[in-house]
Amino acid sequence: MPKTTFITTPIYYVNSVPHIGTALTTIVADITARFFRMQGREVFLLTGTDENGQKVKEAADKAGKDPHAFVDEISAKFREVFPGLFVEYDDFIRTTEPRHHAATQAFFKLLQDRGHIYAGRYEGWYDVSSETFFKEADLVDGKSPDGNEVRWVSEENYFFRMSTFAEPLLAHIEANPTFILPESRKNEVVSFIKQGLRDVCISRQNQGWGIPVPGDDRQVVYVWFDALINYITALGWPNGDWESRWPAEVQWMGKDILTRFHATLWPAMLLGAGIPLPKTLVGHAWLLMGGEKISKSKGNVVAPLDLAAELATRSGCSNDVAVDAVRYYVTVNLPYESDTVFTQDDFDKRYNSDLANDLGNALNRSLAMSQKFVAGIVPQADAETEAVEAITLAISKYEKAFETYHLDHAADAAIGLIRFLNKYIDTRAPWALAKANDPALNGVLVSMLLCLRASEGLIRPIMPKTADRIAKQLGLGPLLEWKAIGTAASLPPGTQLQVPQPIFPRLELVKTPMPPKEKKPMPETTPTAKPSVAPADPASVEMISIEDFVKVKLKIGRVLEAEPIDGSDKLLKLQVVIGEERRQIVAGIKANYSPEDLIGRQVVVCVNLKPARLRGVESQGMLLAATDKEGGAILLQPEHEAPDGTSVK
Ligand code: ME8
Repeated sequence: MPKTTFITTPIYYVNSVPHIGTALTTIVADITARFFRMQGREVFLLTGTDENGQKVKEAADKAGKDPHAFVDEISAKFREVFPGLFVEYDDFIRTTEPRHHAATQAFFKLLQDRGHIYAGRYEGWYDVSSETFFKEADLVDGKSPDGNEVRWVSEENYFFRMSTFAEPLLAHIEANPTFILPESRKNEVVSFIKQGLRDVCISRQNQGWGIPVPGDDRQVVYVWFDALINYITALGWPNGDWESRWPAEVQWMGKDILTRFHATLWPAMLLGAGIPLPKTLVGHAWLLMGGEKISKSKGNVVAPLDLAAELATRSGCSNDVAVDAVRYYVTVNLPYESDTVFTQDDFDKRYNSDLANDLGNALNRSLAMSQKFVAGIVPQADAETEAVEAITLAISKYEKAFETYHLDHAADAAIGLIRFLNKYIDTRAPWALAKANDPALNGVLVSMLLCLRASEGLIRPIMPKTADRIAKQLGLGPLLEWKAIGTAASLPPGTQLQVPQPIFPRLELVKTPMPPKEKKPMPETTPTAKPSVAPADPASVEMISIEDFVKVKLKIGRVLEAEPIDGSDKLLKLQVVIGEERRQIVAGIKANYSPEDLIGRQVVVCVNLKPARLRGVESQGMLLAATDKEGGAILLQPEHEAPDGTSVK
């Protein structure tokens, strides 16, 4: 096993600036690196840009720029965007660098010397968009299988004897069940190899762009052959101590470049050179937008830093928290096996539900109650078994998810612990324990704070800046060691907690209109004149005194959970947090609100109405709402966020 854990991303074509799709792979690779670092491993994370292709040269020509200046400019954008997304890479490789030219030529020469390369004539099709050779039989309606334009090529070139590696490759895949992940993708690779691997053309005529074939300047090395070598160029191959980092622990990529390149050509090249194969290749699916893969040529690009900046502006959260929210979104929505769809609406809802609501509430409530009941000082007490077990379970789910790099499941495990914490607070009701002077109070508060501290550790690889902020509010340094998560030592008694500072202000979502109800026929005569507004007539309504009015206690609450009630087409059952207490409220609003629209929303609650049973379900309060023309509810809401539990007068 190499001394250093080596993690790679694909190297990106510089014909297009970074977008949310390329950011996704780089972010998950960075999360992997951060997770392993927390586990105490020495890690080396590599990313970079792929600059020698024909498509890059053509993009430069189209932009009317010198190709060198063009690649410098776009590669610089990647080096600007990735750190902006808190990606901490250890090396950024560019395939136009001299170190890469030297390594590629050495590799070519090595395979030539070992008899794996021969000269021949290539006649077939070439797809510049994916830089792939296709045979006539591969085409679909005259285009590449991905629907790209193809060009006819007839050239004297060099070939790599890939066909001779089919059997050893199948044997390797069989013997190493986690060599290719996910499982479904592995099956695709196996059937691709079983159809028969063809020798690959590995050079093109030299048009003045690319890496010359050693000993034959008329040819340049085929861009995929050179690009794959980047992974070892960066380690100094063939010189120095490259073996202290190779084989790679995990190579991340999208499914588009797994089967034909990383899972066949790349391992065959390594086998030919006598170099060990990487431990794991993960080929995740795509993030789609408008039903299509996000790509510059399709014009549906979302720039990740713009997405973060807009979130910061719209919600009022800080920029670093907004970047963390983007990291969280792509992780929890990681298209591991199947494609997932990006929509702004989904992004906003995730922010509100998981971060503003679940994480924000857990943090605020835990700290506020500790301030109120124990003067903001971590008490000396053991955490309750229930909380310790929830933490242990979350850690083990997270670690298990990492065994197959199912990072969406790891994110679920982290947010699951936060959801547990909110439920735990509701059921253990520290405010009631405090009122009754119950000695269990300190253990409950320690349990809450320990869950928070453990959540900080679990989210740290995904949301490093948010984790720092949570640690700070806990009055502690960052929790950097994986094995410290959940330990009593990670939360020393006597620690002075800070007054809670909201990290994730809620986004006000534009409500998706409910489907229109059946329209009632308009009255025959519609008044055309402005309706006149009559002066108030005190006799027309029954008047009450201010003393009567103040008897009605109204407060701001927040909906935590909402679900329909069996057998009722009008009622929803809500769990509403009102300051430090939680109430179950049954509301007749089902026709106008779906449960998902309500979660996290602030509402005005009458808190001193006698409990009633509706359809057998107890209701401990009433929501205030206006009534529309059809008798439907229009919920009242504070004009902007108010602290939960605030009185309404
Ligand atoms: O293929 N969803 O570079 P590339 C998810 N230079 N991931 C996406 C994505 C999307 N919509 N769009 C892009 C190349 N990606 C070669 C690689 S490696 C030796 C050479 C990610 O700029 C995904 O990881 O086209 C995909 O494989 C990669 O970007 C393709 O980047």
